[in-house]
Amino acid sequence: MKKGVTSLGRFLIEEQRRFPEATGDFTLILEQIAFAAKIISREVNKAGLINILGKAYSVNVHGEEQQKLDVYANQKMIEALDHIGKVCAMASEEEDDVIHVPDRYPKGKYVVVFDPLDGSSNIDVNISIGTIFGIYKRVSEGENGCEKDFLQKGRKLVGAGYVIYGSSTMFVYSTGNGVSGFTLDPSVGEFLLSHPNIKIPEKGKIYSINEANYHRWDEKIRKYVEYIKNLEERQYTSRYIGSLVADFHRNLLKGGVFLYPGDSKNPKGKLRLLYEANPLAYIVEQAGGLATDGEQMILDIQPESLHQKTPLIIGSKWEVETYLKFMRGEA
Ligand code: AHM
Ligand code: MG
Repeated sequence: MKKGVTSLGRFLIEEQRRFPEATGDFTLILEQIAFAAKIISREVNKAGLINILGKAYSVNVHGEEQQKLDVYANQKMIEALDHIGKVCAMASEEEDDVIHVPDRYPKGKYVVVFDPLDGSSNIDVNISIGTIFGIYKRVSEGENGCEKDFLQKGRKLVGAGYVIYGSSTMFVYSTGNGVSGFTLDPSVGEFLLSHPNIKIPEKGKIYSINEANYHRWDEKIRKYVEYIKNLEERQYTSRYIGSLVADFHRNLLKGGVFLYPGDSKNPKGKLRLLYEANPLAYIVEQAGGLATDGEQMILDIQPESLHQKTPLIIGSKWEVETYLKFMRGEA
């Protein structure tokens, strides 16, 4: 019998049933993130109207003036997760320190990291932006969670994903059993399964890098990019939005490589290990791709601080392996 549409809620319940020992804690966390994503999506979609409709439009239902969208998204993520009793602490690109669950709420065994609105410089020009998240089990003693819980290698992630606010809003996640993508149907307010079992092509045709930094790159990086451009067997095309989730999502579906390497100005690049690199590295590996900083796999990096940056080379297996060969001087 042909199955009808599968909502994210149904998909999560069916996934949970496959693990008899599952408590549903995890499912609830993902549902809450999807809930926050819908609210953020609604605000993102009306961002352009605020200028023409004026202040009245920028006052929310409580009569408060609208905040910047990234601050708003940060708050919505925290509010979606702080009261459910499944999370003990959070860490966000928008906050300097660990965010603790208020004392009035019960604490759970998970911690969540997120970049609530990545690529936010693109909001004003109506370009796709995203939310990135990762979930770990608490490893510290006690129930409140602390920095130690966030300084776990990406390999320890128990789930990760992202939301892209693009021509449609999509929710893409993995809990270690492949990658699934859902598209928001705004008419019913539900994410519906649209991209089951996403696999990144083993080789692609797209490379994505901010080439304005060319003169700051190491010679090896320049050589790699020149090599990719001049490959005879396959003609590459360059695509760079400057919005990580959007650049990553396109390359995940079509195949290719995204690079934000270190350079002479920013030796560790620009992207954050905890909030950006690790969750996307987890997704790409689940989809059959790879992610490296040029020396080791992103997921094997031992984090030392909450906001540390890392070079990020992520995408199809062939392109990332070839990059590593260039870095090792083997190509
Ligand atoms: P943000 O976290 O301040 O939004 O910055 C991160 C963004 C990424 O989405 C994107 O990949 C990168 O910055 C683009 O940087 P650049 O403009 O240097 O190419
Ligand atoms: Mg960011």
